[in-house]
Amino acid sequence: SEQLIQIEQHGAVCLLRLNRPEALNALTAALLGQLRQALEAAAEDGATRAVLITGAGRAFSAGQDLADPHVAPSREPGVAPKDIGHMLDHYYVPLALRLRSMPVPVVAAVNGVAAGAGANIALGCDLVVAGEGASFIQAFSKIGLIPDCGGTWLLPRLVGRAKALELALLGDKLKAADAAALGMISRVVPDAELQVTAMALAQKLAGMPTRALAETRRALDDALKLEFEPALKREAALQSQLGFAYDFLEGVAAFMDKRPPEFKDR
Ligand code: T3D
Repeated sequence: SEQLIQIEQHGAVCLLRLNRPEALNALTAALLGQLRQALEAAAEDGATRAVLITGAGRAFSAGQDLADPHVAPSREPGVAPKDIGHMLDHYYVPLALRLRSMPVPVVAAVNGVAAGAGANIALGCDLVVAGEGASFIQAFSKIGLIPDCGGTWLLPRLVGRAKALELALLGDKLKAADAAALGMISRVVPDAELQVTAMALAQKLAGMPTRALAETRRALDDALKLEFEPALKREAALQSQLGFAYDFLEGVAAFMDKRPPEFKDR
């Protein structure tokens, strides 16, 4: 079947490239299924220590494919509307959850426009690097929908309620530099340097203590739900576990021996 996600292994980095460039990598059920499968495989592959997601062609992703028969409303009179909630339940919800619970860090290299669910897939990654020509559009309001694929949760946490509402209500295009200025993404680099920079970042993460990185994401996400004291106790519980792990022993030993560490836990 058609390769809607190109998978390339670069050492310990698994590169996933959304691959429907003729439709700006608009998300069909088939593409979303392959993306989730690829993430599942990367999560299970002990040799993969970071994932990098990018788009083929001039866009990252134009979001849900609006021509997909799973979603596209019929223009015929009298035809009952479809329940597009099924698309969320079966594709976007599991995908967003999978991204957020990967045992390895996930980097997004946003190479062009990221609209709708395409934007929120990028924003759901751990580090988001964008090319100067990239942009983010919460396109949902323009077609009568609300931000999905985690948008309502992610946006206010990334940029605060006021800016989140501005982006979500107006659905205007936000340039990469403005997204970085808002703290919505990590960095912006010249377009020609995007893939190399993002891969270098993913490789750097892949050489770090993977398990501690995954627990860091978890601790931060948990802390958002907690008061200060329970958050401190959660840190203590997670830290206690990491204290028994190989990577802590190795990290301290390497520091003392003034040599590069070789981390193994995942
Ligand atoms: O439950 C559910 O499933 C609902 C879930 C919703 C999640 C969502 O993601 S909703 C939001 C969906 N996305 C959009 O509304 C964005 C629609 N696209 C655009 O606004 C523009 O295409 C862009 C701003 C992304 C890019 O503009 P531009 O001028 O660079 O390119 P273009 O000419 O508009 O698009 C190029 C082609 O891609 C074009 O096809 P053609 O004319 O060359 O044959 C265009 O139709 C196609 N395309 C772009 N976006 C989509 C798409 N085809 C299907 N679905 C798309 N989302």
